[in-house]
Formats: sequence, C-alpha cells, structure tokens
Amino acid sequence: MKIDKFKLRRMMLQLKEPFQTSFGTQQDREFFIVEAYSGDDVGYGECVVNSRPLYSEETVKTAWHIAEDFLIPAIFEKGEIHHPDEVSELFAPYRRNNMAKSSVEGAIWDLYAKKNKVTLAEALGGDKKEIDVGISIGIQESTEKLIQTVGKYVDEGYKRIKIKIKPGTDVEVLRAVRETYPEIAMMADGNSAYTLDDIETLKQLDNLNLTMIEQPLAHDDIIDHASLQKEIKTPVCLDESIHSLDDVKKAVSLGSCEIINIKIGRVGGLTEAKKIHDYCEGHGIPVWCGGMLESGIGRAHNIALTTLSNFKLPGDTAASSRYWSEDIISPEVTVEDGVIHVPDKPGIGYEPVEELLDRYTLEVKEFRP
Ligand code: OSB
Ligand code: MG
Repeated sequence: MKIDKFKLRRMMLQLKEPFQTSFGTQQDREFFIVEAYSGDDVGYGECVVNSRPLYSEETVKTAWHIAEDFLIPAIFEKGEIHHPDEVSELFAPYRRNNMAKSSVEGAIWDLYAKKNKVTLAEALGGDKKEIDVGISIGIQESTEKLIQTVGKYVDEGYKRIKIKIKPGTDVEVLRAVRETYPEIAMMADGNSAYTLDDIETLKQLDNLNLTMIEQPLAHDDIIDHASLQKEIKTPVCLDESIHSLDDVKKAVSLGSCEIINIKIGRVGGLTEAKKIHDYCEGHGIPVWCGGMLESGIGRAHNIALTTLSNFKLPGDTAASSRYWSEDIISPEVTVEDGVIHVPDKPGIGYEPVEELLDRYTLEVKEFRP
C-alpha cells in the first residue's frame, strides 16, 4: 500500500478527575492523533506523549517535530509499504523518540488491517475474544477517599487494582486498603520515586500480598531493580526502564524483574511490542498492557495488543468513561465484569467520530508526498 496523505491533529481532552502520580498531577490531556490515508481507507494512531517531559523525555512538541520532519518523510520516500513491520525498520536509524515512532506506525498498522479486512488483533496474531482489565488509581487526597475509590472500581468488576504510591504515601495507605479488601488483586506503582536507600520501606510492602510492584526505582535503572528483586518476594515489574526488546533481554538476564509492563508508545510501536511479547512468552515472563491515559484511539490499539496470548495479567486499559465525559470514538470502550469484548470490525474496530475529533482539535496539519 501507498500512503496518499498524513494528517496530524493536536488535541486536548479534559480528564474527569485529576490524575496524580509521584511525578505530578494531570488534568489536561494534550496529545496528537495521526491519520494515514490510502485510497478509501484511513488508519488511526495516537501519540501518547504528554505536554511535559515528566514520564519520559518526549513532549507533544518534540514528537510532532520528529513525526513531521523525519518519520512522515521517511514513509513517503519509501513509497510502497507491504507490511507494517517494515516501518520500525525504516525508523530504526532515528534514535529513541519512541512515542513519535509508535504514533505513525500505529496509524499504518490500522490502515493495513483495514485494507486486509481483518481486525487489528488478528493482524497482530491475537485471538482472545475478550480481555481482562484492571484499573490504575492515582494518589488520593486521603486514605478514606482512596478506599472509597477502590471500592467503586471493585464493585464495577475491575480484576486488579493498581495504586500509585510515593515516599510518605505508601505502606500505611496500602495496608489500609488491604485490610478493607483482603482478597483483591492489588499492586503498587512507584513511578521511579524510590532509591535503594528506601529498601526498608519497600520490604514492608512485601507483607501486603501485592501482585507486583511496578517501577519503584529510577526510570533508567535495571541494576538496582535486580538488587531489590533479590531482597523481596513481591515480583518487580518494569515500566519506565523498558524501551526495546534489547532492554527486556538485559533486564531478564540480570533478574531485574519478573513481569513486564508493555506500553506500545514507550517501546516504539506494535512491532516492537509484539517482539517483546514473544520473547517474554519464551522466557516465562508474563506481560500486561500499560496505559497512558489514552483517548479511544490509543485504547483500541491497547485492546488489540492485549489479545496476544502472553498478556496473562489484567492491564490498565479501563473504560472510556473512567477518563472522559465524552470519548472521541464510537462506540466508547466499555467494561463489563472486568472484561472488554474485543471488537470484530476491521482495524482498530472503533470509529473515530469526525465531529468529536474536530471539537477537541487545537491544530491540524496535512502532509502529502
Ligand atoms: O506509570 O503506568 C504509569 C499514566 C500516565 C503515565 C504513566 C502511568 C500512567 C498510569 C495510568 O498508570 C494508566 C491508565 O489508566 O491509562
Ligand atoms: Mg507505571
């Protein structure tokens, strides 16, 4: 297939409630959408980047720049694309900028699936008809509020509750939740806020029967995480430290983690995500799909990826209504009894609504060969 046109849309949605992590609080959700046009078909990708470089080094501006000035021209220069796996090869000479790469590659994956009249899940090789989902809860103003919030999502059926922690808002808070809900699958995400100096605190988490602890130590570390994993029985899960299959191989060989969180944007796209999935499957490392507070478009990509067999643990892909009073796709993503039914329409399987896209678009730019 040949791409006739790309359209980038910078968008702004408002989260229903602020989302607080150890690195900051977010209410505005600025991001951009990539539309890839070919004949009568359009493929959609989402750049899951943030306005500020707090989670990773990329921002909306840097990712747009990389997409506009390097990635889109590389696609036009190549001309014919036979399979989306060619895209990550084409982008490989450009270092990092994974969220930018993933957004363009994602639009091409959707387009490819639509042209071949298969679902994105099928194009990736996934065959689950429904996927188990959990939810990620931000740091709350009080323990009572947290317990109440956990209760709401447990009642809604979410299969695993993730709670954000930071130094000072961790052991006591999690213990209170555990006492209230002795049975739930519960985990904590430190978003790199701890160091090995906090080892005593991290060891106390070991008594709370957590499914895992996600990225407690530095965003670029796999050495200290290996030391930590030797000291605790709770599985360590890496998020921020993993940008590629090579990173995974090193982390697994060092024993830095027992579980991997795969985010399509963080690893540079679906092709790399699938490689990581396959490698982990062969090495007995379960994976799950992380989230970046996506709009419906990014959410649809996450759902398709999660249909692969080694996504053995519930991910962070919650319902549209958990984030937005109005999502930009039809139908919205819904969760029933902790599962999402995988759509059976070609491509991402949810239709972006033109009128809603326009309503939340701040800036549009089109590119032709
Ligand atoms: O660390 O997984 C994370 C959101 C933004 C940045 C980083 C993270 C998160 C989440 C939310 O945990 C996941 C979601 O609900 O999309
Ligand atoms: Mg995380």
